Amino acid sequence: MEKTQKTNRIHIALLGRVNSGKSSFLNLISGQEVSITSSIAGTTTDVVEKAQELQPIGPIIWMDTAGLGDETILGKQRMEKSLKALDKADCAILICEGSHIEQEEKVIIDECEQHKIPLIKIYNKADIFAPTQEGIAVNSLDKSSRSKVLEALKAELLQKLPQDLFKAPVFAGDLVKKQSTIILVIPIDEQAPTGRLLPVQVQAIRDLLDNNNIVITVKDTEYKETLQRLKNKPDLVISDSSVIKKIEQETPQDVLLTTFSILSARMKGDLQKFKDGAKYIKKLQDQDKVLIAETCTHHADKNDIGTVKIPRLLTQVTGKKLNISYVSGCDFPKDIENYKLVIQCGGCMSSRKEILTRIQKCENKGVAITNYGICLSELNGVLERVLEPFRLK
Ligand SMILES: Nc1nc2c(ncn2[C@@H]2O[C@H](COP(=O)(O)OP(=O)(O)OP(=O)(O)O)[C@@H](O)[C@H]2O)c(=O)[nH]1
Ligand code: SF4
Ligand SMILES: [Mg+2]
Repeated sequence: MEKTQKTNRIHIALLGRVNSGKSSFLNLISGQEVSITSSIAGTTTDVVEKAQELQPIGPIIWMDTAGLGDETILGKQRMEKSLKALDKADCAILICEGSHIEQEEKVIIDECEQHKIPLIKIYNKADIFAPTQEGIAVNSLDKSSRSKVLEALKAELLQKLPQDLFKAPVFAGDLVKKQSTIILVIPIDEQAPTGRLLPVQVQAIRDLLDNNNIVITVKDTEYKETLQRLKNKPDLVISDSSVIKKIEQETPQDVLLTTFSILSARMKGDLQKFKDGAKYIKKLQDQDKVLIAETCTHHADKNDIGTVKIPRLLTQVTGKKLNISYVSGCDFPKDIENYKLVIQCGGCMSSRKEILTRIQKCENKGVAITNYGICLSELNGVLERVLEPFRLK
């Protein structure tokens, strides 16, 4: 079950008014006491995540949330956090008390529509309230009903979840034929974690091996020598973005070249939209607001990509006095229209949905959005080259 990275799982948010039985429902379908339940309104105060393998759908992350309609001082903040779960969610389940659809339920239905997320209605407490026509009627306290409820839920999920979620994610294996030779360039510098590779690098190796390729992993310092030792040219080179300028100069023109960041931008976002967004870099003017958005909070060192490298290169290449600001974690400004360009991090700790939601928010407000890897390649003048392996407009 732990084989799939958490961020590649299908995220399903459980939402509803306080006390409607969200946590009881999660406990029923997971077959475990994952969330605390009680008759006191506002028992769940934060998002609780639970992983489950749900065949034939696949690996799921259930997100139990705090209920809407909590009258306490923190109630409004909790409601905002619960609705924010929709940024990550591929699907939402509305847990209603019987068939009551009132103000709280309408807010959730409305938010799901705005997020373009499919919604499944569960009419809970069916032992107290009369069953309804539409949706699934459940008594979450009846543990013997688990498999019946799961069957009904899976049928709805299969019907409502976007079909592309069921496709196995391809990282790089589709770019070359089987048994091709691929060189991975991984600098081991002060940014590299001690004694291990980054998840994205491990993912690339595994995906290429799955496709019967010959994978050679080298540091940037040994790359040129490796090319000389090979009898035939490699079919593909995947480099770390931080050394792409040097690697691009050392790679023969007829060899396909890309970066780990570009491959993860494809997995985690929309390569075409990020490419279009990168075109805006050349249009930036003095005082334009640029947002650097990271989806996790990590300790930044003196060569940090988001806070140091990108701003420095951006200022050098554009020659403009830009107004650059940062956000990290789940924060994404509500007033995104005030920015001219958003530069999103690789999102290795985020789900694809989370990044797609950010792209959508920018698109709705006409704001250009790109990502770290694509921005760095553009700033280093190699973007066209590293996007060659993908057939983009
Ligand atoms: N009779 C009946 N009681 C239920 C059912 N589902 C939940 N309850 C009860 O309703 C109360 C609230 O359940 P929770 O699962 O904590 O509800 P919640 O929506 O997670 O509540 P908050 O976290 O406070 O928003 C508890 O006393 C449960 O035992 C059900 O299907 N039938
Ligand atoms: S790419 Fe984004 S999510 Fe991954 S470590 Fe960097 S800041 Fe965090
Ligand atoms: Mg709860």
